[in-house]
Amino acid sequence: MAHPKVVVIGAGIVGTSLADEITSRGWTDVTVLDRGPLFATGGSTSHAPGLVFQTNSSKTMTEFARYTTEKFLALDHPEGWAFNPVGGLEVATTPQRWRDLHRKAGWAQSWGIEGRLLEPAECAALHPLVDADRILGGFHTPTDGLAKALRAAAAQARLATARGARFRAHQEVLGIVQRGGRVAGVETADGIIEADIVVCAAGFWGAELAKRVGLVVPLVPMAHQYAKTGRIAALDGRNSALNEASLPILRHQDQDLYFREHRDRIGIGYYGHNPMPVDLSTLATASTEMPSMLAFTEEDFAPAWRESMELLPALGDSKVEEGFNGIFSFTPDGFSIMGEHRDLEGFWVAEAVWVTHSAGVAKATAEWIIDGAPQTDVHECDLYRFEDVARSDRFILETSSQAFVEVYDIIHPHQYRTALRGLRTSPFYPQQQQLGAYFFEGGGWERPAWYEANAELAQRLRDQGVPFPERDEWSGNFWSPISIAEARWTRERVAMYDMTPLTRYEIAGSGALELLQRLTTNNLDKSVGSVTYTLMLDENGGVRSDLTVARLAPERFQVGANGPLDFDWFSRHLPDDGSVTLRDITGGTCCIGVWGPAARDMVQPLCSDDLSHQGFKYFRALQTYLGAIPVTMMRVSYVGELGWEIYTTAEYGSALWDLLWTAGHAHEVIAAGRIAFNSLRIEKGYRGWGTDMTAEHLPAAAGLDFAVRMAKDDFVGKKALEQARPPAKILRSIVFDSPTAVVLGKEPVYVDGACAGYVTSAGYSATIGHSIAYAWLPAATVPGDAVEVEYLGTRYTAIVHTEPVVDPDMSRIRR
Ligand code: FAD
Ligand code: THG
Repeated sequence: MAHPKVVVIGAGIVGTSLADEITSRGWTDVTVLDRGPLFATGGSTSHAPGLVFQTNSSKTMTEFARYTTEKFLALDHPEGWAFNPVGGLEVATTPQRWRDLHRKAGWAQSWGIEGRLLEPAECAALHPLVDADRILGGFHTPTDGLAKALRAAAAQARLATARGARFRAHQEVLGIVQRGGRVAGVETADGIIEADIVVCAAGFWGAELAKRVGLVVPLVPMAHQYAKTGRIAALDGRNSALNEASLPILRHQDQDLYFREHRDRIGIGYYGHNPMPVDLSTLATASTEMPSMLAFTEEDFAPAWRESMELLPALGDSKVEEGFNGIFSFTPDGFSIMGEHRDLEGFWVAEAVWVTHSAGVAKATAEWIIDGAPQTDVHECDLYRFEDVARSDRFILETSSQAFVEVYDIIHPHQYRTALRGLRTSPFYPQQQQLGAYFFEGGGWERPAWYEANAELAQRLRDQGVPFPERDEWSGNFWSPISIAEARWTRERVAMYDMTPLTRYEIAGSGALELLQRLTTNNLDKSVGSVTYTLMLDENGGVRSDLTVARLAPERFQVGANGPLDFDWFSRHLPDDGSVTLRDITGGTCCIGVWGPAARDMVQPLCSDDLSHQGFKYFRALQTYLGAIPVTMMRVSYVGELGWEIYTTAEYGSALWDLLWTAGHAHEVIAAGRIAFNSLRIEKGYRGWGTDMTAEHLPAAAGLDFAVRMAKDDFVGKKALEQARPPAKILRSIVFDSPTAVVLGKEPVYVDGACAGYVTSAGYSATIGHSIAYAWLPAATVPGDAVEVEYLGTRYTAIVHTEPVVDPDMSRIRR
């Protein structure tokens, strides 16, 4: 059988790597087109200094980087190395950075990158140009190094060519040819080149190109300064023309700087200047020029040079000899952009990719195209991860500019952007503000993290002897002890949670049930009024999402989902015959979770329907009225308490809040925020998709087998589950021994002294008075096992706990 014809747009590091990855999987009819010459095309790759620091807060990006280094190390090029593993050194000149390097060392452990924290003298021994007196310490990773991007591109292209791929220079793609909702080829000045699959790997030009097929690729071409010094006496004779460099690549993030050797010169990269977004229409178009290289703006570099001499005094006898402002892509969240156009089958993008991650992104994209799903979890990079609000030019520009400014900043996991806030608010926003809500941002939504109004309650509980352990400075950021009071009060009395930002869809029509049955693992063919917890899997059996599905009418379902990627997945699987409609009803509706032992006493008087345990059973839905307000109630609780999610349309939202608030007065109801919510769901054993489990995990490994009905007719992922081997790692609940231990997520976990896994999410359990967390651990670990978790260099002991930690017999919920 003939394989599909593939056209790749762009012969930069991404396009060449893609050609190699695709052809190595047997699809050999690949044509790579570039507007420039090969392989110094004039794109970003042409002059990338090629520093590869692998360790990143994202496991996915770190894995992409590791794959890239391993692949490049094995490439052959007549002129020499494509990867030189000189190692990576990041130094700290402030206590905050030194602390952050401990956090980074933790990520390296968690994701399996070798690395060690070093004293200043050890740093200077590794990199003698560094002034040891200027630094507090460093983090060294021996497998980091330099990529020779153009050699890596050429070498991968050669491998692909040997399998049949074609590379064509000076072939600008002028348009994309479509036929019946499918891509059919690309248009160049020489005519049309037919294709079944087109992958846009056009670097910072990609957004413009994708726009022509109605696709928003949220990236901003941004200039970034790179300069080279003259000869440095201290490097004299150190490197040959062949090896070019032998000292570790160096990062001085406190001053937005990075360094590498160019034989006896030092190259300096700088992110400290103001963001310089680039208007593509101003760039050189002649193919003899380097469109991605702009003139060096010396004045912007002045602070960089000063700070470079501070850290590396040996630079003092030299000067900046050459420099340029080079262009590459920035995105709103710093992640790459991968995936297939939803409305133009066969049109793929692999955009905003650093050299560092290039081969990893190419591998995952090739798997995705050929096998239907990548082996690596790519949800952080998915083209469709953005909410509608994040697709506007304004949003893309502002957030990508902030991403540039923050590229080397220390970012707290709960630090949210300050620009463009307040875009999405629930109808209860004024009430929340009045209660002193501190807002986190998520998907454009303002979400209360805690309410200052509960400070009094916290004091009351403190006076009663409830412990409120102190937090260290780092974990105490974007946090309040009030959250402990809110969590505790939810278990003791009753609380109202704003669940509006929880994405929800209406799936309706004669084909709705069949679609849901095919896309999810649990049986949904139940009575009207049923609510079902179910999973969506990909072709590999990996968990794409977990959902609640309420059957509100025979042919109408309300789906509680995890975000835009679920909408995307449903959209792609809608039948062509119009028998199913899919509607995002999130913004048009709102939801209050009323949970706690007093929930029924509080809500029943507002309702003429029977809300008793028998009258309105667990995991059932009811369309009724509270007072005069039409509501849909679901007896579901992510926090694991008696109560309901109460939905209404947006216009009733404010009145619903006030009604419940007034009714709750006698029951001492409080409003409670995300931090309490999160800790309660961890106690109760409920997973958070995207953090605790992703498409990388099979249901069994994630402890979600109970939601899979293998006896059901075929569903996406079923075949893979049938063939699955027992998992090597499983998601476990751990409880810390010390009542004051705190972790935030992604920390390495040690079993018998060796790193054996990592924390996913964590919270302080107000119920048991200890921090608790989920962690991926070897399948052999069992409840009762002792583990250690390293947080910023401190090891805390913890015990693997049976699940759930709170209310294992469900007596709190089912009553
Ligand atoms: P490109 O290399 O730009 O390739 C895209 C190709 O598409 C180009 O060749 C272009 O000619 C072609 N093209 C565009 N439009 C069309 C069209 N319509 N038809 C045909 N062809 C088209 N990354 C690191 O990992 N480490 C670093 O140390 C590093 N330092 C950097 C320093 C500087 C100064 C700069 C500018 C970037 C740096 N980067 C670094 C980033 C890195 O260079 C880029 O992210 C990476 O090279 C992008 O690769 P690409 O293949 O996506 O894009
Ligand atoms: N509410 C609604 N939809 C949602 C969530 C929600 N969709 C996305 C996400 N949250 C899904 N996560 C969960 C996780 C656990 C439960 C509900 C949603 C839950 N599980 C019970 C259990 O595991 O014991 C019940 C399982 C069962 O009976 O099958 O309640 O918060 N609307």
